[in-house]
Amino acid sequence: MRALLLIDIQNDFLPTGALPVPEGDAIIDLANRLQAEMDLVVATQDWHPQHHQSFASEHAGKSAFDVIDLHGLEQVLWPDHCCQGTPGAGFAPGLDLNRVEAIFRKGTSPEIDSYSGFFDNGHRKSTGLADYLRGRGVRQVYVMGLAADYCVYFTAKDALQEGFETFLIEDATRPISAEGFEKAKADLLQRGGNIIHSTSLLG
Ligand code: VGL
Ligand code: ZN
Repeated sequence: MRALLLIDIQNDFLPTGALPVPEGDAIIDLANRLQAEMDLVVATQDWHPQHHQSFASEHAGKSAFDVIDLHGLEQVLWPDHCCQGTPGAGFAPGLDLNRVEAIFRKGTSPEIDSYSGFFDNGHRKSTGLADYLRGRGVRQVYVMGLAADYCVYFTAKDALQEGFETFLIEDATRPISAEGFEKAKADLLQRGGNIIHSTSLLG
């Protein structure tokens, strides 16, 4: 069983959003077409409370993209984004959600960020995604979405650690930093992950 994970394809990560990922909108068509090649489709949704501690606005004197220590973890400070119930947290227009069987929300604890769809950044709390996928008989996990160097990367890394055969679809994602994405891909390869192009699935 192969599952497609649609990671954080949300308005705030599109070029007009609060935390824009360059060309983030360019992956929506692929997200729709790749679903037909999979046995199961699952989405994640970044879903922060209004005063999330990953927001630069919560830290006096700090700016977006500064890095701080947050309860012992290195934390990039972000512009306010994906606040629960706001239009920015909604899925991108044009993204086909009909085949999405479950949506896993993350980043809901105010004191800790959560890039991966499986765990928070401290690996303290599970979202239940790994058990859900195993319960559905999934062995292969295909990861795509936004942003390549953060939530897509950390989700793929945890998928590998959870024992799934893991494929990052590199043309179906876009990074915040191109350099960060190159490092992420090298790390995933080293951990036994696969980096593929959508043409190997779509023919
Ligand atoms: C993300 C930064 C902060 C992502 C989410 O979806 O990649 N990045 N929150
Ligand atoms: Zn976030």
